[in-house]
Amino acid sequence: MDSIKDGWFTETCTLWPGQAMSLQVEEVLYHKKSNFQDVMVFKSKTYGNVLVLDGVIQCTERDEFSYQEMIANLPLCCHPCPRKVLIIGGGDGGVLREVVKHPLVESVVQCEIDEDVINVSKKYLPGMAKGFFSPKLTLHVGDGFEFMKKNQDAFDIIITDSSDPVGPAESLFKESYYQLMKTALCEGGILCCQGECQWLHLELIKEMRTFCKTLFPVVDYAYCTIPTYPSGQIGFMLCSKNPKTNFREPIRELTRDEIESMSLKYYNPEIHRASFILPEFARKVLSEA
Ligand code: SPD
Repeated sequence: MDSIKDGWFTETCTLWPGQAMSLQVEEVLYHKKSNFQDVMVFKSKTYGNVLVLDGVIQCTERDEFSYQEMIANLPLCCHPCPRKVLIIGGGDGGVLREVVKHPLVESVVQCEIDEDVINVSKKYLPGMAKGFFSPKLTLHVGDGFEFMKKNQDAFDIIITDSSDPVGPAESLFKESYYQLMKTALCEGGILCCQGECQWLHLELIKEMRTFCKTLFPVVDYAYCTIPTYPSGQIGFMLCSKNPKTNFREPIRELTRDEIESMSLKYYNPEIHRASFILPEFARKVLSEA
């Protein structure tokens, strides 16, 4: 196993040249090639079980909540009535776990192409995969593009929880994909997608923001911190078909009691607002988009 040496897993990728993240390994629990990618789960020394796809960390039991709570609640708390939700990707189930907690969500369709990831997560990441047992869920194993072509004007919220734009997920960062999401959204619908890292991919984010603005009246970019993603943070591209949407001000302000009962550990209304405040180097570049 190339990525594990002397008891340490090291994540390298052409998308973050010259840097790497290492985690100490206690035991490899699963490692096989699926029809789509290399799938590995290992038990780490200090971050719990870790899901790795094609050599890149997708989630660890210790810090996954920040990304999953944010990508779910940023759009959900900005829509007046988020009844029908579509999740593309997200095979570990963590985003689904967060979406089904939302009191106004009535139904969720999840479209994940790789069934092996779902099965592996049910076995080794049960805290994330518990969303798969929700009665609100209809699970569709297949290609998100094909699914959306057949389901237009159908969802209040679309969340794309993808891996990085190399290999199978590359097309999910392109204009044609955003165009397709636009047609799958109902009037006033909102989307939120994995938006990479401002320390590493600012030009890609700028390019995406530029084409998003040609498609949607409201576009914004937020981020969260997460130790095991490259450079310790990851962003979210948010677009709304409703010109009145202000992503920076949640329509539904979760109370302390709701935060407690939803067992949220990262998301709250204050972090929602703060997540749109970018450091000057990123603000400047993205304001030109
Ligand atoms: N650099 C890795 C980005 C992965 C984002 N998706 C993770 C899936 C977690 N549900």
